[in-house]
Amino acid sequence: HKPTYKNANFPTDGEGRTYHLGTKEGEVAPRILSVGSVSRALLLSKLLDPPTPGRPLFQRTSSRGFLTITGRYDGEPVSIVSTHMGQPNMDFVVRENRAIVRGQMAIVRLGTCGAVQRPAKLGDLLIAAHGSIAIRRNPDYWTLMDGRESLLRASNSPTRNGTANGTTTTNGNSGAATYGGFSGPKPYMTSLPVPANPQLAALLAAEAAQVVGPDRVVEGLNASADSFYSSQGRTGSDFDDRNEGLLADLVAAHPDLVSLEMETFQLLDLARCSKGSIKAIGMCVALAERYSNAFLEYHKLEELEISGGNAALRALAHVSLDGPSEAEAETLK
Ligand code: DUR
Repeated sequence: HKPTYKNANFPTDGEGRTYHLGTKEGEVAPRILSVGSVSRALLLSKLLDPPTPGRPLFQRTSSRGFLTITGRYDGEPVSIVSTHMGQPNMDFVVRENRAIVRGQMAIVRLGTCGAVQRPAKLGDLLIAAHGSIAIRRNPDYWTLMDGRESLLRASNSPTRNGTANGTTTTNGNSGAATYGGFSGPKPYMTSLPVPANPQLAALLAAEAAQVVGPDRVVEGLNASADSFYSSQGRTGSDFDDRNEGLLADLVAAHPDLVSLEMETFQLLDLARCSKGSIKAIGMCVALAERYSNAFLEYHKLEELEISGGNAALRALAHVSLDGPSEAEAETLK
C-alpha cells in the first residue's frame, strides 16, 4: 500500500517516516556511516557486532532505494546508510536523519574519489581533514557566451583574437574569464572551503593509519563536484565543456587539494549549518589517479572498503557526543 504524506514543508508519513529515507525515530543511531552504495552498506554491516536473537540488526530499504542498517560497533549503536551519489542525495541523508535522531550526531562518509595530486595515490585513504570546496558548472557562462559569439560574428570585430575560437583565459579561481576581448563568468565556480570537524578528523586519521599504515593515509582538502565528468575535469568531444584547464587551475589555487568526488561538501556544509548538532568528516578510497589516468582494479576495492569501514566505524563509535538535552528527552515521553 502507498503511504500518504503530510506537510509539504517536511513530508513524513502517518508513522513518522521521512520521505526519501523512509526511517523514523528509534530506527537510526546518532552515529552514522554514510556509504555510496547498497552493496557497500551490506558489506560493512558484517563488521558490526554480531547480532543476537534478542537484538537483531535493523534493516530497511526505502521506496527510493536508500538502505539503512542499524546495529552496534564496539557496543555503541551505529547506523550504516547507503547514500548513493551526489550532493542532493547527501542532502536527503543528512536532513532526514537529523529530523528523526535526538541529540548530537556524528556522520562519517566513506566513499570513493579521484586522487588529484601526489602524495595521494591509487588505493590510499584520503581524509578531508582540511574540509571541502564545491565545484559547480556555471550555465551562465554558456548563455552569455552564445550572446557574445553572435555579437562578435555580427561586428567581425578587429579586436577578435586567438581567444575567440572558444578557448578562454582564466584568471585565478574566482575571477572572470576573458573571451574575445569581453569578460564574463568562468565556466566553473569554486566555493570557499568549509571545515571538517577537527576531533572526528583526528580520530579517523589515527584509526585509518592504524588499519592501513600511515603511508596509505593522506589528509588534505577535498573538492565535491556537481558532475563526475565536466566539473571533475574529464574531457570528451560530445559536449562543449570548456574544462581542459580545470584540474590544473584547482591544484594551483589549492596546493593541499587531494580528493575529488561528489558528496563531502554537502555533508560538511550542512554540519557547519547544523547549529553545532552534527560532527562530520569525509574519507574516500582513491579509485582513480587523475594525474596518471590509472584506475583501481575492482577486485582490490573490497579490501579497501573493509579497511576504511573499520576505521570509520571505530572513529564513529569513539567520538564524544552530547546526548539529548532534557528538553529533547522530555518531548520523547
Ligand atoms: N568518485 C568520483 N570521481 C572519481 C572517483 C569516484 O566522483 O574520480 C565517486 C563520487 C561518486 C561516485 O559518488 O564515485 C561516482 O562514480
